[in-house]
Amino acid sequence: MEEILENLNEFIKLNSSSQGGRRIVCVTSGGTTVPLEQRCVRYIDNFSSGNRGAASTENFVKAGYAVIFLYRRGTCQPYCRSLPDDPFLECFEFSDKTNIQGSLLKLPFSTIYEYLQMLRLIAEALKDVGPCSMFYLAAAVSDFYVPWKSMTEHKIESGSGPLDIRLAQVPKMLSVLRSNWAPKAFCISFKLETDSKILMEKATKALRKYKVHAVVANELSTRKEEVVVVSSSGNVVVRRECDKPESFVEDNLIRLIVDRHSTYIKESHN
Ligand code: 9Z3
Repeated sequence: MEEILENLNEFIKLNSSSQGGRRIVCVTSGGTTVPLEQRCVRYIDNFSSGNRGAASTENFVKAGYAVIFLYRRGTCQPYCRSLPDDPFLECFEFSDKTNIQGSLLKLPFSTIYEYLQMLRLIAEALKDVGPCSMFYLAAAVSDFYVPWKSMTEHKIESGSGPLDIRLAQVPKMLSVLRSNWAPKAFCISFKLETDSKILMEKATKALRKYKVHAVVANELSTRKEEVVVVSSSGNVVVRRECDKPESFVEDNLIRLIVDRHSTYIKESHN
């Protein structure tokens, strides 16, 4: 943790003092796991390939942002999205010319515990960056978990018939992030549903409940084609440009989010 915090603070210091204060975004990506045993052998997982987070990160870097990429170990990485998942690729380093290294800090997580702890650390470290900081929360975060204290230490025995597990609700950290950890940061959350009939209602409810600046609503089966950005100024449908094979929905999405962030920064200075 100490080492992570040191790297984090150095990254933020470097970027917030360069070019008259660069904007910094924390992109979360991939799904969190819920361990069933303290000495974990089994866990419940949340679906997310990490594609959204990785593609969004590339677009944020292109737009001049410094990115803290908080990602699930083993999921899709920026600039490697179309390459096979091969640890050999990690042996390559960015050349200085690309200048990407100073713009991207990658921090991994696996469990819901690690994710929440890291998010808090990042939010508190970004507090002084104020309105120039952003949270773009694309990670698929578990809604239910086994609290550490009620978790068995050792591997659950398999010989005693069917298994009953009671899962508690994960405390909604989004409200705490907005009100305590980083109240001045621009905050974008995501809402994922598989039933399109309830998606917009749920997203609108989340916007009000968590007081985020926008909620990106997406349906599982169409998430790569279109999303809807829900905010107090109305709903905007963002689509991938179908006639361009190399186009991704994140290209247009990040353009819109960056625009909204610029307006937010201007308004906070008035
Ligand atoms: C999303 O909705 C992301 O867009 C996806 C991206 C996970 C669908 P992939 O990683 O997919 O490209 O395969 N993320 C947020 C999902 C989520 O857990 N949202 C919570 C909710 O819907 C709120 S934090 O309740």
